[in-house]
Amino acid sequence: MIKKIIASGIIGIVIIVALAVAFSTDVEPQPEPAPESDPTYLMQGVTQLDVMTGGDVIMPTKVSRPGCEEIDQCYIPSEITISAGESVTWVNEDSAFHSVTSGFYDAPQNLFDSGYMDPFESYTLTFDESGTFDYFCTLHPWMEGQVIVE
Ligand SMILES: [Cu+2]
Repeated sequence: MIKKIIASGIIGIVIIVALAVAFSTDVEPQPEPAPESDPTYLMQGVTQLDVMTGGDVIMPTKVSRPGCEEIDQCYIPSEITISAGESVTWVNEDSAFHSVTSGFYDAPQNLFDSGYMDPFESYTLTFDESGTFDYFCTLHPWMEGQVIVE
């Protein structure tokens, strides 16, 4: 009985190794994908996949459900003031996807868009010109924030 189990285990491993070798030899090296550039958005930010906490603005937990807008805490802080040439880093500290997208849900501005940010992904954007920049989350329209550049 035990010998049978060991034998079938060994056969299983041999099959897995054989498949792995077969597939690994079939895979041809893929060319590097072209760097993403979206001409739709005028300002290009940098999205970091590294796990991090403590950005300038965070998306806290549970903001994927409505309610945070009532206390103005969908992004914390929901309003941040910087000087021209400075950057803002957002960190998604929630367990759901979120985005930082310019404009409002009903009226996107096509200035910048982080795309979907995974939990603990960060997005950094440099503001070279002064002005007031509204943004929202494409997945949760009640999430709204503002960057004021002086
Ligand atoms: Cu969101």
